[in-house]
Amino acid sequence: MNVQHNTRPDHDPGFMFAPEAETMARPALTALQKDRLTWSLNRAYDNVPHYRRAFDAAGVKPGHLRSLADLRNFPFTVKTDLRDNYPYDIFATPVHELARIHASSGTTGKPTVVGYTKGDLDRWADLMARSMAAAGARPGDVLHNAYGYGLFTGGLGAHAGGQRLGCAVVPVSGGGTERQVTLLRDLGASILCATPSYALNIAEVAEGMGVDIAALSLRRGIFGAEPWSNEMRAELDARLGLKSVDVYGLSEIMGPGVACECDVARDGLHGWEDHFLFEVIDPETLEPLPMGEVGELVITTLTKEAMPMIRYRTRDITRLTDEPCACGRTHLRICRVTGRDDDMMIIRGVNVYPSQVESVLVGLDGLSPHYQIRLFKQGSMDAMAVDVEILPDVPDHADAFAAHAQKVRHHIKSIIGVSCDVTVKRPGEVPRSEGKAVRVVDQRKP
Ligand code: DLL
Repeated sequence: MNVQHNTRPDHDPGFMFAPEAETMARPALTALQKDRLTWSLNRAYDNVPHYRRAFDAAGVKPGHLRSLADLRNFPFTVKTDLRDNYPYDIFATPVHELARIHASSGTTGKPTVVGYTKGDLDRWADLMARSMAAAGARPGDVLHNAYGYGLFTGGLGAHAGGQRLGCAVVPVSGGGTERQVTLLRDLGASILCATPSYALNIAEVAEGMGVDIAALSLRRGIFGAEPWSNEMRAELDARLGLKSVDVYGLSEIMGPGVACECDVARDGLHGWEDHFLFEVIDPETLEPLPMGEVGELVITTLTKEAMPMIRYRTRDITRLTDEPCACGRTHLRICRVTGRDDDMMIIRGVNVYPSQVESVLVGLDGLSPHYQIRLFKQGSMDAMAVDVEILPDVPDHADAFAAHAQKVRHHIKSIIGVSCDVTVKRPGEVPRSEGKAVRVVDQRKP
């Protein structure tokens, strides 16, 4: 087959999709945020009964906002506010003015429904294009989009962003992994969009098919939608032969593209401050924390028409930094999201996030990067078990398995500080992901 692959070298390293906005000086950015915040608060108060009630109960009105700091007087919005106003009552736009509706799958009870006007979709495409350009995608790239299409915002969000940037988007969606490998090889994609766990699955399937995926034309991986560690990044970079970049977002705020790393620093995700206001709060006291302190990320939308979100509590744990970035973008950075506060496990008094376990496991000799955590009861206490998987070249021998289990137990105890059970599985026995990986299986309930 005579396919001309896209083997263009990294070009125009300083390229930005929206340079004026991305490099705005702080005073101009603050003034813009203040104007847009006033607009957003008014839109919420005038059009959404939930916000009118909540603002009135807190004794605040949009007109009270004198500076950005006054936002702290406004009430938070939480996920149950969306559920309680199911499906449309949290919208500031009549249904006939909506252009798109997405929803979370909702494992229990009602799904979370989110809506967009035509203008919202347009701004989303712009912000995702901006994110992808920061990640190193360029007009003319072939972009293989393995985020799931459908009610999940990943597929269509990355699709619109890629098109807006000027890429040729291959809308593969998740699943059918052998076919994904064939397409990556034959179509010569330079950009891979997927969850990090699915990207790992693709790498593994390629190896099984005898395809040297690292030798293909992939340059960048734009990975997100779930927590992942720097250890996993190193693994993905090596196995896929690309530079992987972290992208963040959530449906309630927009979808993917709320924040994205630049490929210059790969050290924190630029949060697009001309469209969102970022705060970090102490999840116990609900007080805003100073720049740099770890807490719960709270986001306010500044330009959303259909569904303005005022001080939305994401439950995501991170910290912000306003240190200047080598790429020249002035927007603050959200450090890697280590997990959600509802993912935090308390094992014998120690707080543990699945991503910490991942950091310990990935890269250990003889083990594959696939793992799963099981939570169970030991008396009245929560206990943790970790399933890890041996590499195919390790002898299938009880002594070898026991030695690996002992090594993992020791590392987890010495680095994270908790004791846990470890089960070593054979190659392929830990479930593979086609989207967001299930990292924790809760076996605490009978
Ligand atoms: O996951 C949107 C998205 C799609 C982001 C594709 C990036 C790429 P939801 O399904 O609403 O939206 O889930 C949002 O996923 O609150 C975080 O807990 C988690 N999450 C998203 N991105 C990251 C990331 C999409 N880069 C929830 N790192 C968020 C860690 C992430 N967690």
